[in-house]
Amino acid sequence: MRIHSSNHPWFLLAILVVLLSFSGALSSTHKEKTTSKNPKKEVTYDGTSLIINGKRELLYSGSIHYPRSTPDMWPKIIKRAKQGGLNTIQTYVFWNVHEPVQGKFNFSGRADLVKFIKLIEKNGMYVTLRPGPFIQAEWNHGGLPYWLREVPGIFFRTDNKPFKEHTERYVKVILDKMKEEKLFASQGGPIILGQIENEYSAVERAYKEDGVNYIKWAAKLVDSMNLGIPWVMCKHNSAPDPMINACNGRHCGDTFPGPNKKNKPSLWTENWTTQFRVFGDPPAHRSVEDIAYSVARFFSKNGSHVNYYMYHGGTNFGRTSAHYVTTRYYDDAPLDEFGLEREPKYGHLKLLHNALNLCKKALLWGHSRTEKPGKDTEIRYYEQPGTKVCAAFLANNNTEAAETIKFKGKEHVIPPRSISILPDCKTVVYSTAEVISQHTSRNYVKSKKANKKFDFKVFTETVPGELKGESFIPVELYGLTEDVTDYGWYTTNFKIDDNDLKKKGGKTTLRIASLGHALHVWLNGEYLGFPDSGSYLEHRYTGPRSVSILGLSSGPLDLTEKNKWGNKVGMEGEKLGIHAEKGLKKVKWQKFSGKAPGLTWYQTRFDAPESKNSVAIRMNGMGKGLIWVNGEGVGRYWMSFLSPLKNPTQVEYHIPRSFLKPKKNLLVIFEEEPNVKPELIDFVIINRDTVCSYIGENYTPSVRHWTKKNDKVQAIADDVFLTANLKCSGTKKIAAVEFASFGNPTGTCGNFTLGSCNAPASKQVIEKYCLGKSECDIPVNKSTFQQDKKDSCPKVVKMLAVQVKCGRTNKN
Ligand SMILES: *[C@@H]1O[C@H](CO)[C@@H](O)[C@H](O)[C@H]1NC(C)=O
Ligand SMILES: *[C@@H]1O[C@H](CO)[C@@H](O)[C@H](O)[C@H]1NC(C)=O
Ligand SMILES: *[C@@H]1O[C@H](CO)[C@@H](O)[C@H](O)[C@H]1NC(C)=O
Ligand SMILES: *[C@@H]1O[C@H](CO)[C@@H](O)[C@H](O)[C@H]1NC(C)=O
Ligand SMILES: *[C@@H]1O[C@H](CO)[C@@H](O)[C@H](O)[C@H]1NC(C)=O
Ligand SMILES: CC(=O)N[C@H]1CO[C@H](CO)[C@@H](O)[C@@H]1O
Repeated sequence: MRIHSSNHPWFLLAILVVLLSFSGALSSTHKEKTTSKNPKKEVTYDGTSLIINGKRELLYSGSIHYPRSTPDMWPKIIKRAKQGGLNTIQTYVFWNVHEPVQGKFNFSGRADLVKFIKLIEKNGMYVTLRPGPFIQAEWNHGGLPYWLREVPGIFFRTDNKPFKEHTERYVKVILDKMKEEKLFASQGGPIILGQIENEYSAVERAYKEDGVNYIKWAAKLVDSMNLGIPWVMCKHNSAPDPMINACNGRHCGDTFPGPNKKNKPSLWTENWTTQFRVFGDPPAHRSVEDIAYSVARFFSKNGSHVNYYMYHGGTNFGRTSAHYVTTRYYDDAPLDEFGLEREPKYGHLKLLHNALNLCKKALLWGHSRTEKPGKDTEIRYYEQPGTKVCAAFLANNNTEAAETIKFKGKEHVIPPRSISILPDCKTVVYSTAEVISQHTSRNYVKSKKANKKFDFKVFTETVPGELKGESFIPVELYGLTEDVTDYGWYTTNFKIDDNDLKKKGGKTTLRIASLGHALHVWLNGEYLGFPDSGSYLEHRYTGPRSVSILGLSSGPLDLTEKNKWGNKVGMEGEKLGIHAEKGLKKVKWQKFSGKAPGLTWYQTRFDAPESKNSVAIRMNGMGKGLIWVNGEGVGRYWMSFLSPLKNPTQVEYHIPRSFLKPKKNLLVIFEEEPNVKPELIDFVIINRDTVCSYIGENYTPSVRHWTKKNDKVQAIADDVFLTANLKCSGTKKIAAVEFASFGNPTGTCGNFTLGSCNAPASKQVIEKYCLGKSECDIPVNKSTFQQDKKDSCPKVVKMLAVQVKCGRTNKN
C-alpha cells in the first residue's frame, strides 16, 4: 500500500474501509401422513454384525445428504446407489437447515427428510440416521444454527445446561417426527441404526470431565427414547455402552482397534471415497483400487458394515458450505456431483459388493483364521466347521511386485498391493487391483439454446464512508453478520504526520491479520485491492484480528485497539433481495458497458439448455462471488483463487434442472472483484457419453459369471472368460469407436495413446462387437484380436484400451 501525502500540511486523515467476506442456511413445517404396512423389524447386534429380524447382515452403505441435491434428483440417485450394490443409505440431519430460526422448523423442499427416507424405503434399502447435533460435514457452522451462539451462557458440545436443553429439544423433534411417520425398523420402517454426536474424541480432551459427562448424557438421551435401534458413536473408541464405537478413515481395516466390547460388531461409518476440496486445491482423486483394497481388508477382518463417505457428494447450494469448501462436494465419489456414475469407481465397487455377498455365509457364520505365508502376504479365511462353507481373502501388501500364495493346494498370483477374494476358498472371483469395469469421462457440451449473446445489466454497491461505531476493536465477523450474509464492512480513521511518511526508502504497508476468507480494502475511497487470504478460518473467531500500518518513521501504527471501528452488515442488494424476481426492480440497473468496479451485481436472462441432462454454468472471466438462478442460490464461486496448477479449483457450477423454466430464466451474480468479463460465462450440458475400457489379458473374469448354489461357487454360463463390457446410459447407442488397441496402449479414458505393440485389427474387432449397440461384451484375449494368429510382440502382456462414443444414432 502506498499512502500519498494529501493537501493537509501536517497530517493525513484517512478513512479505511475494509470489507470482509465469509461463508453460512435458510427456512416451516409441513406434514405428510403415511401408514407403513411393512413388518416390524427388530435390530440388535452381536460381536459379528448387526442382526435384523434375527438375521445377521452385511451392510454396504453410502452417504447421501438430502440438502446437497434436489428432491427431483433423489429418486435417480437412490436407485443408482441400489444398483451399485448398496443396501443402506446414511445421512446426517442438518440442524441449521431444519431450525434456522429458533422454534421455527422447516421440512420442505431440499429439507424434506421424511420424503427422502421414504424414497430409500421404496427402494428396499435401510437408513442410518445421524442427527448430530454437531455434524461438521464441511457444512456451514458444522450444522449448528447461528442463533445457538446467542443463547446466554452457552458452551457447545459439553456438559452445559443450555446446550443440552436445545440439543434435547431438537433431537426429540427429529426423532419424534421419524417415529410419527413410522420410519424406525422397529415400526416397520427403514431406519436400522442411529448415530449421536460425531467424531467426539477429537474434542473430548478439551472438555475434560465435562466432555465425558456430556457424551454419557447424549448416549442416555437417545437410548432412553427406546426407538428399538442400536446407536453408534464414530471415531470415539471410548463410547459408553450400549453405544457402538465405529471407525472413520481411509484404511479402517488397518487402523481400527476394534469394538470396545466383545458383543459389539465392527462398523466403519465413514470411508472417505476421496478428500473434500477447498478453493485453492488442485484436483484430488482416490483410486478405486485403493478403496476396494481397504474395504476388502476391513471385511476380511471381521468388518460387517462399510459406509462410503460420500457415495454422492452433490452441491453446497447457496451459502451452505463451510469455510473455503468448494460448492461442489465430493465430486470424486462413485456418483458424481450430477448424480452420474463415475466409472470405474462405481462399477468396481459394485463388483466388490457382489464378491462379498458370495462370501456372506462364511463371513457371518464362519470362524476366522489367519496365516502369514510371507513377509508381505496374508491369508484370512472363514470356515464353518463340518460344512463346505469357506471364503478366503488373499492379500499382497507389496506395492511393487506380484506375489504367489499357495492356499489349499492351489497357487494364486496376487497382483501388487491387492486382495483377491475366493468365496469358496478355491476360485478367485475378484481382485481389488484388476479393474474390469468400464471407465467414463465427463463432457461439458456448450448449450446452443442457452448461450445467446447475454445482455448484462449492472448495479454497483456504494462503498460506505466512515461508519459510526462504538467499538474500540473490530467486531467478530460471524457475530456481526449473524449468518445472513457473507459480508461485513469495517471502517476506521487514523491520523498520520507528514514526517511519518518521510522514512527513507520506506514503503508504507497496511497489515491486516484476518480470519475472514478474503478482504477488500479502500483508503480514502480508493480501492487498494483484494489479496488472497491464506489464513485458516477457525470456527470460533472470524474477522480482522489485528490491523496496523507499517513503514512509518515513528514505528508501526496499531489500529486494532485504540481506534473506533464502525460496521455495516451485508450489501444493499442483499437487503433489497435483488437476486430474485421480487426484489429485482428495487434498484436502478444500468446497461453493462464492458467494465465495472468491484461489488457489482450482474443480471441477465437465458433460456433453459436443450436435452434433459444436467446443466452447469461456467464462470470463466469472473472473480469471486455468489450466483442465483430464478432466486435460488446456486452457490459461491471463486475463480481467482488459483490452485498450485494455476487453475481455479472449480469452474462449472451446477444449476439443478428444477431451478429452471423453459424461457427467460433470471441469472443474478454478485461479483466482488473489478473488471471481470461476464461475457465469457457460458452454460454447459453434462454427459458421460465417452465410455472406455482398460483391461489386462490376464485379469480375473467378472464376478458376474459366478453364483452360489448349496455353498458351492458355480459358473452361470458354460464358459467363463474375460470380457470388456461397454454400456451407454439411457437409450443411447455406441455411435463411434474412437480408440482401440490390444497391445501396450497408455493413458486414461478420453486420452489414450498407442504404444509400441498393437494388434492391427483392434478397431475393426471392437466395431464388429459394439457399433450400434447399447451394450457390448468384448472377449479380451489373443484369439479375438490376433485373427491372423501373428503376435508381433509376444513378450508384452497385453492390455486392451477402448474408447467409444455414445449417442443417438437415428434422429428422432
Ligand atoms: C426450507 O428449506 C429449504 C432447503 O434449505 C429451502 O430451500 C426452503 O426455502 C425453506 N423453506 C422455507 C419456507 O423457508
Ligand atoms: C475376529 O473375530 C474372532 C472371533 O470373535 C476373533 O478371534 C478375532 O481376533 C477377530 N479378528 C480381528 C482381526 O479382529
Ligand atoms: C500392510 O502394511 C501396512 C503398513 O506396513 C500394515 O499396517 C498392514 O497391516 C499390512 N497389511 C497386510 C495385509 O499385511
Ligand atoms: C477367447 O475369446 C473367445 C471368444 O472370442 C472365447 O470363446 C474363448 O473362450 C476365449 N479364450 C480364453 C482363453 O479365454
Ligand atoms: C494426454 O496424454 C498425454 C500423454 O500421455 C499428456 O501429455 C496430455 O497432457 C494429455 N492430455 C489431456 C487433455 O489430458
Ligand atoms: C479427523 C478427520 O479428518 N475428520 C474428517 C472425517 O471426514 C469428515 C467428512 O469428510 C470430515 O468432516 C472430518 O473433518
